[in-house]
Amino acid sequence: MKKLIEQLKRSFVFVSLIVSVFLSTSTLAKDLSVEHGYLRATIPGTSVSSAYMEITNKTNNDLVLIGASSNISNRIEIHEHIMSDEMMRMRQRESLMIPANDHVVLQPSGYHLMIFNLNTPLKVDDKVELTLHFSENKDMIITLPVESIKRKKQEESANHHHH
Ligand SMILES: [Cu+2]
Repeated sequence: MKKLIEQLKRSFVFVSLIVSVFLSTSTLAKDLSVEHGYLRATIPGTSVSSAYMEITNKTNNDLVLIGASSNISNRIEIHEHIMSDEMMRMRQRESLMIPANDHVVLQPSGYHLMIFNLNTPLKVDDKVELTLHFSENKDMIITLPVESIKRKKQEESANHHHH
């Protein structure tokens, strides 16, 4: 009898865990959208990349990005670029707030997710799954394509000529 109760307890904990994970991810998909996301192809001889995207918060509450994880790397950090001593530098951030009913753009020379210790180099047109971690144990899983830096830079300079 004692054993049975123990088993029941365990399975109940297991079921409620599944339910809570399911609820938090489905809630976030409704609350948040991620657009224009991509990762940079790895430069030969290095094992780093970075991820860029536009995160939109469709809720009336601020949401706080606190990190990201993926099976391509054991170390992903939130970074920003800052000017110091007239030099562009990267700095790690603990978190990144996505204000209510607003969006934040992660882009070259701005906020980005820095990916260290890549298991394998990222090639153009690879697809990478990332899990974005938000405060209050909320996760959002996204899949982003890998793009070449060159192509992106050309697009950007081409865009600038139109302004
Ligand atoms: Cu960085």
